[in-house]
Amino acid sequence: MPRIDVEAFEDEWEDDHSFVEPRRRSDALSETAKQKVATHEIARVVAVDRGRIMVVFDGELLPARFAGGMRGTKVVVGDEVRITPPRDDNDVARITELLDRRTWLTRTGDDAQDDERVVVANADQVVVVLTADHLEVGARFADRVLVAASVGHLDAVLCINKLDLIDDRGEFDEVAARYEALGVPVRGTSAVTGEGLDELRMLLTGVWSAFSGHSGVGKSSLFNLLVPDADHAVGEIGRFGGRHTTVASKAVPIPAIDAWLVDTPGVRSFGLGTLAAEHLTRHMPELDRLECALDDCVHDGEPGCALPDALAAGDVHPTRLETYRRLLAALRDND
Ligand SMILES: Nc1nc2c(ncn2[C@@H]2O[C@H](COP(=O)(O)OP(=O)(O)OP(=O)(O)O)[C@@H](O)[C@H]2O)c(=O)[nH]1
Ligand SMILES: [Mg+2]
Ligand SMILES: [Zn+2]
Repeated sequence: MPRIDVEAFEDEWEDDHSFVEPRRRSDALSETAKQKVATHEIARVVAVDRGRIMVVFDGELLPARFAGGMRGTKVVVGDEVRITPPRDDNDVARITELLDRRTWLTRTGDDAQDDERVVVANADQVVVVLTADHLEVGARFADRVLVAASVGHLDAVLCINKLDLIDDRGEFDEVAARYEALGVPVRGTSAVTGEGLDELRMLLTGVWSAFSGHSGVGKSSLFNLLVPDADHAVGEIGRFGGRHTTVASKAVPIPAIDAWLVDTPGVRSFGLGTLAAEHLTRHMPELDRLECALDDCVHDGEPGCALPDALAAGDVHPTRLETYRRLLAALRDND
């Protein structure tokens, strides 16, 4: 991971929209960086906001635009691109190539749509944020993101925030056990009391992570606590309050733990409309490992299906099964 000039980075982000004025930055490249740019080395997209692109290159933050032949290309936070240097002080870096994505987190508006958009590229893991006071709603959301993460080759962790709002931790423990059993680490946090932040931070160490969650679950609040001086706007309207405070994704480094964290706008739903129904089971590990009589069993009453026994043994959780059945029905409708 390249070293980051954090001070320059933080200065740049001080005003959220400073990157609309690229002139100031074009002379900011060091001599070594200029040489590297000249050889088309790889930069990484760290913000895209209404068509404006910021990349980090050799530890420096630069505004960038597509080179002539690249019009129509779309990049998202995390994308790796080759760039050419600004031609003069009034110019910005030009993106000449978008490299293949190693991982991708994609979603559609809902399960019936195929308006696929990439939430983040090349992240190592997604941190699904839900809240302790609406655990079942959050768990259903998480189930969908876990499927998308599996499709896009990302790891996933669950962060159950707003622990300060609950007295009884019984339900929290139950949900945590449900996902830990699937190999998904779960951490409980409170952005108000600071509980659990160190434990969450440990999961972020050394990798690129992206938050995903409903609006108002506290992604930006956690982001601000994890990223020194990030100062992201935090919404004052509560859950599903109609206002999405964070409007664009942004990646910021956390040098102390050699990590990058991507804050994303909250979403109302996480659609999986481009997933083929018959591929769903392979993205739900507890169903994927069932040994049924039929190779292409979808665990829907087929003879020799191992699901009933797995359910009785507690190897498949009823809520996860419900998610699966709903998703299967929705995705079949698309065929
Ligand atoms: N009680 C409590 N409130 C919290 C906690 N974390 C965040 N909040 C509050 O929840 C509200 C929404 O927080 P945000 O951080 O803006 O939520 P977000 O997930 O970034 O929302 P979007 O940007 O809309 O996706 C704010 O009023 C926060 O102060 C927490 O741990 N406990
Ligand atoms: Mg936010
Ligand atoms: Zn089966």
